[in-house]
Amino acid sequence: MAAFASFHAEAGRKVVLITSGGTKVPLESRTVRFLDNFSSGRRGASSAEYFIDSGYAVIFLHRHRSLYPYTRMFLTINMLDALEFQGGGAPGNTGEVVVNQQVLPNIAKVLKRYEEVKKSRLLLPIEFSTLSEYLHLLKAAAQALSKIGSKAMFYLAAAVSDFYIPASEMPEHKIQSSNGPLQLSMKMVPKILSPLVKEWAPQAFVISFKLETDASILLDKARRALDTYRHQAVVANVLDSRRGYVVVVTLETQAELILTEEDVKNEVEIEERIVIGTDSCYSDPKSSAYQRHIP
Ligand code: 9Z3
Repeated sequence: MAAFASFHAEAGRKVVLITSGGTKVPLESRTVRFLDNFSSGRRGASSAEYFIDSGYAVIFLHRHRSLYPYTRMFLTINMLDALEFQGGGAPGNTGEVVVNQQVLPNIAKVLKRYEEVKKSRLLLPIEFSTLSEYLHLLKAAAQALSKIGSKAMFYLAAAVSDFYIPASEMPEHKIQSSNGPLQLSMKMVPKILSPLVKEWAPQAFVISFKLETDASILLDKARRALDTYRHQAVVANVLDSRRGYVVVVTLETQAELILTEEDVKNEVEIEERIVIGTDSCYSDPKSSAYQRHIP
């Protein structure tokens, strides 16, 4: 991560660390069961593409098997339905495999872009599964990125568990149902934003995400996070409407980003708006991107 960051910073590029997907919290050390959450990783994966389009190099710290930039569009398609076997009648002739572009719409365009990104080494994927892997990797990433100072951005879109069972309190073996109903006692996960902003990467531009299911407490919670951690922005969203509506909150401003029906018809994604606004806010703090106040 440090080599990736300095390579791109020396080439004059900004580097964004995107976290994406949910975290797994094991209940046993030889894990049979774990607690998980809903996050698909779509926010992180699509944002990664828009950041690359805006000239950033991206460290993509993502949950194993969550959505991935570029391939995310084809995840619901059975690969074998998209391929056609041709020829191969003669012995020793293995035939040819041809892509059916009707089954994979846009595949040529997406593949071309993916190859360009790979060639320019603009995307560094790093995987985690459990909460503790996430926490360790985020700290390592922050320390690696601190070397490029204000050229680094953090975009913390992963849905990270607030609760966990410490290793010292976890049973080694599978919890037995013969012991009756299960009662769990979980500890609070330390708030990682605090050391990230204050110690690990104090010059970086940090955007966190705040998720609620009750819209009436969302903005309060977002403001409170900004007051507590003093970072640059919080993207606030509600579970059910997260694909079409977010509020970007900074210390001085609050801006609603909304997709209209027309946008949805044109397949506009809200992440494009979040990334464009975030980038102009970062590149030019006086920019008007998030200056629209909500009455
Ligand atoms: C988010 O709020 C993301 O926008 C979503 C994206 C996880 C809702 P998907 O992955 O969904 O596209 O399906 N991420 C942060 C959620 C979070 O846990 N934030 C913490 C909190 O709200 C603060 S860091 O307390």
